[in-house]
Amino acid sequence: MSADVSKLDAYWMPFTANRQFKQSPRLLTGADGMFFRDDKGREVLDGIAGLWCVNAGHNRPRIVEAIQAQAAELDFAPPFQMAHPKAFELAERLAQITPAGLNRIFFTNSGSESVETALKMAIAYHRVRGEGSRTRLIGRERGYHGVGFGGIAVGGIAGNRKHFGPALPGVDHLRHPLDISRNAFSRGLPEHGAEMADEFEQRLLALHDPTTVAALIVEPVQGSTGVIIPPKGYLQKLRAICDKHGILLIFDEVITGFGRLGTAFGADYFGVTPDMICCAKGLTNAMVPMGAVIAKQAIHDTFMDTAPENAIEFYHGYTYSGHPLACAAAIATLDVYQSEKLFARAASMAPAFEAAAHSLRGLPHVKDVRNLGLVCGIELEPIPSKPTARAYEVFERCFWEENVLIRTTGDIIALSPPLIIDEEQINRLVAAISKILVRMTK
Ligand code: PXG
Ligand code: PLP
Repeated sequence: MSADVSKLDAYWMPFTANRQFKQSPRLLTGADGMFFRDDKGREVLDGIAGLWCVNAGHNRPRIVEAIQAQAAELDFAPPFQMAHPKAFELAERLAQITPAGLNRIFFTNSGSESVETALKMAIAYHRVRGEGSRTRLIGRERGYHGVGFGGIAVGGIAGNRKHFGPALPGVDHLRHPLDISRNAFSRGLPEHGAEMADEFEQRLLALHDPTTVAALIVEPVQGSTGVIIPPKGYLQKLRAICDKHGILLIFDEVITGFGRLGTAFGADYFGVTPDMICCAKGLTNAMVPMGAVIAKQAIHDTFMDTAPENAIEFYHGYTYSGHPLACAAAIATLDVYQSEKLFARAASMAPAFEAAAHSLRGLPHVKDVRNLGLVCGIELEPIPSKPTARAYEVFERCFWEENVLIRTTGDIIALSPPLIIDEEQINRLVAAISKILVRMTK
């Protein structure tokens, strides 16, 4: 059925091939648990937790009720020089599940805003404690840190940068640690490549002088650019180099936060404690937009201890920081995660997920499979001279022919299902991809 194009014109869709989409729209109209419903009444298995965010599954009644009750009680409270109780309650609750020492929480409305906030906090932190020379920021190739100017500057995705000018000055990048030649079909952490962290000190800090660097920002697992899992020992090395040179380490856990790796945060999985965590997505199970920066208490206290009495300590914030609906949704989401032990559930489902994902090895066009917790990347051989076309075809055919939603980036398929997925659904998800790959002729 072709869509009524006159009604589709006004909406300029984000990160979408608008003209292609509007030829054959994929419209979701309802959801429950592991499934979406589309406008044709089909049930579609959600293999990507919406967009890596609906970690507890869709339309959870406890969260729905919390939002409804909140909307009826207090719609909005200004967050500057005013507050409402649930913002404090949520911050306390969140601080109970964060890594030790990270217990001061600044609310935002998205992952992008969390990144901008953390980068500004890092630079300002050094300045207020008398090291105003530390203004450089280091990111990584193929890093995704949202779409603000700070985020695209430290991010390492050419397509997200090239149209938008120079963004921030004073930014440099590490290489990404994906090395299929040595680590193809790795299960869990790849064996080879920890030494790739050494270039941070040997190349970048040697070039820029460590005393000019404010922070290094990395995703513990790079999600958006195709699931790049850090080699054993790699993140530990980055932590050690940051410590040696007084550089803040920021983990962007917008995807890895809230159970994706089978622990509350990626920091817990890796046993590496950053100075700040950026999060969003799973914080509210995506029911209301919300993000947060979780900072070490010592960073927060430095702002408090150095600002003049009765002065604002950090000149930053959003109209909707700690919005009442978002706080209510987040508190209820943490309740669901805790009462259903969903992070542990993700860990317990990870072996079945790994086995299913690696069953694709040997199928036509499959170049690599890599996984950790409940996330995996399936890298395909591109169709010659048509990069991205093969994975896009798998995405479309999974949706229309198999009633399964997956996500692709380049020629890589990413799976990141809600943490409530069961073994049968895991098998159905992977079988859908397998069937399409086998049916592909070229
Ligand atoms: N940091 C990381 C690590 C992310 O994954 C953001 C920041 C930005 O969050 P917001 O809420 O501003 O979108 C993200 C978001 C994909 C995809 O295709 C991934 C994200 C967003 C959209 C698409 O995999 N991650
Ligand atoms: N632009 C204008 C003109 C504003 O008045 C404001 C906030 O008052 C903003 C942008 C920032 O909006 P937000 O706080 O929702 O990020």
